[in-house]
Amino acid sequence: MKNLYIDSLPDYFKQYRKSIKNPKKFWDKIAEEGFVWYQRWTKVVEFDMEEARIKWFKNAKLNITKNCIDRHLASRGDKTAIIWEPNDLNESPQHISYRELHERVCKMANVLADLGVQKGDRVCIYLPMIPELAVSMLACARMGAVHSVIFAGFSDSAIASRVNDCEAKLIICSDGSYRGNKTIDLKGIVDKAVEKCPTVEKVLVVKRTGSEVNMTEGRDLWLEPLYEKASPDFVSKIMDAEDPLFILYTSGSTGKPKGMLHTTAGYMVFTAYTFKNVFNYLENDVYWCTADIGWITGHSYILYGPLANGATTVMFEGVPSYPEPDRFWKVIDRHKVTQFYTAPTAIRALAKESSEWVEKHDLSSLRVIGSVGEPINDEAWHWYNDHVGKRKCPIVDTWWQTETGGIMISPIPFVTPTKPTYATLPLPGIQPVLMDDKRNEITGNQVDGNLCIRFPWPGIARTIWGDHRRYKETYFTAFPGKYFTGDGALRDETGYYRITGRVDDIIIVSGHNLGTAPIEDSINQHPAVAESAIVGYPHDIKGSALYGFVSLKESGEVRDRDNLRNEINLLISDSIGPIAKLDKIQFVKTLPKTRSGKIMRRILRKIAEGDFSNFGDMSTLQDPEVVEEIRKGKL
Ligand code: 6R9
Repeated sequence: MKNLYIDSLPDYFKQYRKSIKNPKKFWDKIAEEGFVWYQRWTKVVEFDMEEARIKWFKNAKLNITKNCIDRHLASRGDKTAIIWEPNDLNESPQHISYRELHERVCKMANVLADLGVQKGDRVCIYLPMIPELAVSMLACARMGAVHSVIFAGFSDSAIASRVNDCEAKLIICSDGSYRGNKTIDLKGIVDKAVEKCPTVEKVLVVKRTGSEVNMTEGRDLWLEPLYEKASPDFVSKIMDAEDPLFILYTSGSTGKPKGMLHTTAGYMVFTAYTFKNVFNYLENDVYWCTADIGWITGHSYILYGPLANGATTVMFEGVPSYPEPDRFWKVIDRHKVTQFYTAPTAIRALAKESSEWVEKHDLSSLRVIGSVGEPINDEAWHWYNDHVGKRKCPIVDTWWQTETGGIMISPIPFVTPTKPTYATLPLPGIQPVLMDDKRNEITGNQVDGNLCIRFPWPGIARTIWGDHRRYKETYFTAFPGKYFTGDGALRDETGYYRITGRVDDIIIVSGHNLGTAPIEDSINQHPAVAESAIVGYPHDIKGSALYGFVSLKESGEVRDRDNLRNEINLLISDSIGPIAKLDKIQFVKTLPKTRSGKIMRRILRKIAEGDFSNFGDMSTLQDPEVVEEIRKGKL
């Protein structure tokens, strides 16, 4: 199998070198060839890294939905754009063609326009993974409104803080949502949120569960009757390259969430280019990213990237364990999925189950499998490779962030030899650099440091909504002239990158820098261990000592916990050295995670330190009860 766009490792290096030597020429060509524009740009890029001001494709005019929908109508009108897989196996999937998507988006845009939404207005979308979520986002983009999707699992106060920050005048939600065997009362949550949101004029409600909801006269409207009578034509607005496309909130290490602002042309070019190359996309593929559209991964790689390429993208409403732990494998078989993109946390959860769940399904349609969201540990990588990819599908371990808009470091399938736990090499146009704490660039290989990016790329977020100063301070001040990712990375002897985790996850024990990820990796190799998280806590002699929170596999009968503690420390000792041994190991049922599956180390750190006074913002936590349980079990 070849990759059509970059066809060999020497070709990658050739393209890479060219892209770095002349990034303007590189992106100019990509933008020129792959898209439709109302008006060409007068300048490819203009930037000031000190002031954090970045513009791509200056003065170009376009509409992203013309690129994602209209231009495919002539050649692929009947091709499926979206396959919607409902939560319940008994409900039929929907196959939405490009033509039908066009009609749905136009109708929705007309509904929004009738409600008074205008170009530049912010619209918050609080919907489950149903087609109307994709349709609403595209409708906003078509009319020039700025969408801000709020993951439909956030609490009313989390919604209110986001809605108020971007001063949205409309919220689109549904009556309820299905997740596994649960039905969630979304409208009730929105009602509570809106009490705290003075800018909201209207709430547009999509019917999904048919559950009883309260409709406030003059404020709340059902979508259905408005949609039925809306016209199926809507001329897309002519947008400037730098007009805002969407705001997406991401949590900061301190303070309120940051509303990352992405603009139109650069984001479109970057997500389309990276999608095609990283997933080796071919015309008849069926691509599936299991993320929720409420996160950046869903924005870029369920919606915009795939649709800009005229691809068929799967949208899944449910959860991996419902009705049984083989749902993912069933869906791959059912729709003959060719590319599968998921997160390490899901892989680890499914690896905990008997492998018969995977083996009983035909996964032979798969060609490329991907990982995103956190470092993938060695054990999970191998399980994914052996059981899902059957050692035939390259794993693309894609490193990127909400702020980067799209994938930055990743293998190119069939081109870059993969290496477990390594995101490998930067994509063309991306210039990673490692910096030491004294702000010097670390050159050469077999080194590690703070991961920064030297030159802007089209997908970079342009600002934090309403707070450019915070944007500049968070990303452009620590290492002047460069974008600071907040992650640490190492570069191995061949120049491959491995993301070692957030820089604040580094723990210094007796003067030695220890990354939490490699320690967790070695713990996770123990057959009884499901997952682990390491944090530091103050220690008289060592400065910091290591505290491990470890969850065990259900199947793993553990008779002697002290014995298990010793075995874990032996493993660490073997793979890293005695310095990395844990002083304390607490066995827990599950680890506290954010709704996107990231372990909340901040909270574990507090527990390890014995400081239960203030856990800070817990609004992104999946299950707050887990925290209480761990606190009670503290050693
Ligand atoms: C896309 C997304 C960004 C942070 C990022 C890093 C971690 C993401 C990773 C990874 C190691 C990977 N991260 N992908 N770490 N390997 N392949 O997840 O965006 O939610 O903003 O998170 O996630 O720490 O800085 P976001």
